[in-house]
Amino acid sequence: MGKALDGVRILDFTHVQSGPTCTQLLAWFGADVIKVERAGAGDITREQLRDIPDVDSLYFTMLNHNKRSITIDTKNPEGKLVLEALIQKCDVLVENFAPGALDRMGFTWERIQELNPRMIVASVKGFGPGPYEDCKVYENVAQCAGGAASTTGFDDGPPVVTGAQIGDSGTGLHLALGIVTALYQRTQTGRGQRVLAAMQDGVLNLCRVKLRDQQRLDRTGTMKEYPQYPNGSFGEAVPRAGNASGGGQPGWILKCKGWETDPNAYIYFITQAPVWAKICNVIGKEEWATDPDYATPAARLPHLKEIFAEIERWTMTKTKFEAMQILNKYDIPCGPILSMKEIAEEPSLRKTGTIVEVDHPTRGKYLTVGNPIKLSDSPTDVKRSPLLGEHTDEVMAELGYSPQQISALRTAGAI
Ligand code: CAO
Repeated sequence: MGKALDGVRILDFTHVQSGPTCTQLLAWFGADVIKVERAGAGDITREQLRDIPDVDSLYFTMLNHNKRSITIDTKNPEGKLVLEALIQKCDVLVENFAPGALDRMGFTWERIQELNPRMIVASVKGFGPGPYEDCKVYENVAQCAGGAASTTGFDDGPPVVTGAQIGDSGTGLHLALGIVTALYQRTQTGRGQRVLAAMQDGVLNLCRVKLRDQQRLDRTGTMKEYPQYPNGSFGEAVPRAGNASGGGQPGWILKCKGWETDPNAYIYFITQAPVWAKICNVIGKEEWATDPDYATPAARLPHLKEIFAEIERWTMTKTKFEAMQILNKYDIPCGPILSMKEIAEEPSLRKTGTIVEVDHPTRGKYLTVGNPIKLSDSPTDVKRSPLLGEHTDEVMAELGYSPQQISALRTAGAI
């Protein structure tokens, strides 16, 4: 079976996490992704957080599946010529260097256009145009500048960053969508274009509900589903909401059996209005279903702490999986707090290809997260990440270089 992006060639000039997540997705959809790295060093993540000496780290291998690796010194004049040949052959150049790095290398948008007017140039940057456009940015900086950190955590504590890599992997996803959209537009215009995904913008896009809440707060001075209501106080800005549900259905994280020793013996419990009577039955508080102080969502809001404390008395008598089973029978929305260990061992995730075991020549077997986007006509086959420069000769030959030219360029330090 063919793949959705068969025939699309990506010049992958990305490093660290944000850019590589984007090009990995495109590779999973069938694009030929040629990763350009510096000889001898490569993507810095090859050596970061290593768990086995001299072996590509999991950080690198888990972000660079299904790609080919070619080494080029793009500051060497002869190396530049190889990069030019690649620009002429590829459809998309993806990069996430610090602002200005590509220009300093001599590959401005204008120069790339001269070489290949059909080329799409896609960039991740920390910030869009404005006061911070020249700044280097990593994940947590984006989480802070995009509004996530100020709205995450508990009211009596400092801002908190989340483990979900919304700045890096989240922006990589945004960029991938921009690229396939630009490829689609090119089928009509014949022209390439620039695609920019700024990490601040990507995080803010994912924090859209908090900008909604800012405006609600400005207008009414309160938000009844926040834990600050009714006894706490609101300031000028959207406060940290702890584990309160972001939507209109109140929720909280509750202890389950074993919480004293297992840090993940918890369940997320949503007191969805349509199943309120069932919730009352399950926890043995049948009278709350008709009591005017508890019977309607509006009446319950001032009592949420007390309600969750009562539900928790029930969840603490069950493991999170027992609670899930019982609550699901009654269509009560809830979810266990799963540890990474539990996720890694979950058979259903292996079956769907969401967790994949990959074999690597120097590392051996390891687990990775497969393609989270499943296409029925373009199934994903996860292949191990390339060794540094593993495909240099192969790609150079495709560009028309002879074995003698390749070895001369290698001796000159250009590749
Ligand atoms: N041959 C020769 N030189 C190369 C090369 C190659 N194959 N590949 C990269 N280089 C050079 C670049 O040209 C640049 O040189 P100059 O500084 O002289 O112009 C240099 O390597 C380093 O690039 P960089 O500044 O991007 O790298 P850094 O490690 O200093 O910064 C990062 C890393 C991520 C902070 C920065 O790239 C950045 O802000 N990127 C945009 C935002 C982003 O994607 N952040 C998320 C990263 S994932 O957490």
